[in-house]
Amino acid sequence: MKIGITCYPTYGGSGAVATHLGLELAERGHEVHFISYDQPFRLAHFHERIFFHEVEMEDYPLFKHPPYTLALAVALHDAVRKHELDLVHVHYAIPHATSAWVAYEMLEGERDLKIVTTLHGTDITLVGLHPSFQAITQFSILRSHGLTAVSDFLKRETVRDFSVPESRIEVVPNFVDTRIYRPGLEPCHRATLAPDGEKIVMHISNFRPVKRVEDVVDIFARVLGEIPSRLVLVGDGPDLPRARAKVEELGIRDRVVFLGEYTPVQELLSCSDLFLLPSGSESFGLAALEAMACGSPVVASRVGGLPEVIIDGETGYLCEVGDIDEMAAASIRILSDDKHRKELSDAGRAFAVKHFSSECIVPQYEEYYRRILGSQSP
Ligand code: GMT
Repeated sequence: MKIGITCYPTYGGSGAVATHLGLELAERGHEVHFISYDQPFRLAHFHERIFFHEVEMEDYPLFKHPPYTLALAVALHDAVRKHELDLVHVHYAIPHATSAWVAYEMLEGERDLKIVTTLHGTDITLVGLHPSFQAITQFSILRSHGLTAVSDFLKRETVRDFSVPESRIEVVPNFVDTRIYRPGLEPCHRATLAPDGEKIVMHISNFRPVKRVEDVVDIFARVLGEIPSRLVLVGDGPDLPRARAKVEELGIRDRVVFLGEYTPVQELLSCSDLFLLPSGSESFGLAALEAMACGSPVVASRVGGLPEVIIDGETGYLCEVGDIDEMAAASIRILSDDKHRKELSDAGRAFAVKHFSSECIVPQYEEYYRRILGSQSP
């Protein structure tokens, strides 16, 4: 198949999943064209059968907000025509599903293009619900030939809030390349991150308010009271200054490592003893899956799609959103008992391999594409 993929190229789960999917599809012999305003952050190397098309934007003094949606539609239309694409798969509905629909209309039947939209999270649960986006999001996703959601939770939310018939949405969970994301990667950075042999507690995110990064610091401070440990914070975003301020306020600056944006996160996760994800909302929680694949137990919120990824008491612990005490207690339980930590770690790795590896999920996308390519327009 010849497949176009559009995603946000910046740090974030939807871009990461879209990029890994493109890489896997190319490995399986498909031709993959990424169409976005920048090269996706996890597409670092040259790969056979992978192409990147940058969306060109003309700046003009009249534009307070340059119309990227239109420029993307034109880039998609061009790529489809020039490279004879069969299908365009857009990740995150806003504005990608709308641009894809415009590109489709511009073809005026010249090609029988199919559009698949994958719903990732806040495109449905937050941004998409805003009155300025709700109607266009609903319109555009209903115009896509195929619709997937990354969890049962997100499917339910979409059916409820966007009146999309249940039968129109296929749940295809996120996945991880368990050959790359695995425990015990060499060289091990443990001695650098925790030079005195402390336990390593980790959090990786885009530091947006939904991630509740101050909770991460609060939980860690309680852990530190009981267990010699270090907190490794990876990523950047609007709430990074709040995390820094919290670290200062609690006087634990020498126990916290801020690494900023770092792409090969598997190198870090494979030496993590505990991963914290106390988010206020999470449709899936790709970072938690990546941590589990690398053998790190996870303490997270019991919210959204996280219970589909983390099995409470088996691969980590789930606690109520904002319950710092419960999350700290669960963390201490894990870090103070190496045997229990190892059981959780092994179970998490096994669960990730069994249910969320590329081998399980990528064929589901291929099968879905084939189904959509053989279907009539909605
Ligand atoms: O929806 C977002 O907030 C952005 C998106 C992203 O691009 O990182 O995150 C969502 O998609 C990820 C990949 O499918 C999921 O793992 C995240 O749980 C989801 N974020 C939220 O639901 C807050």
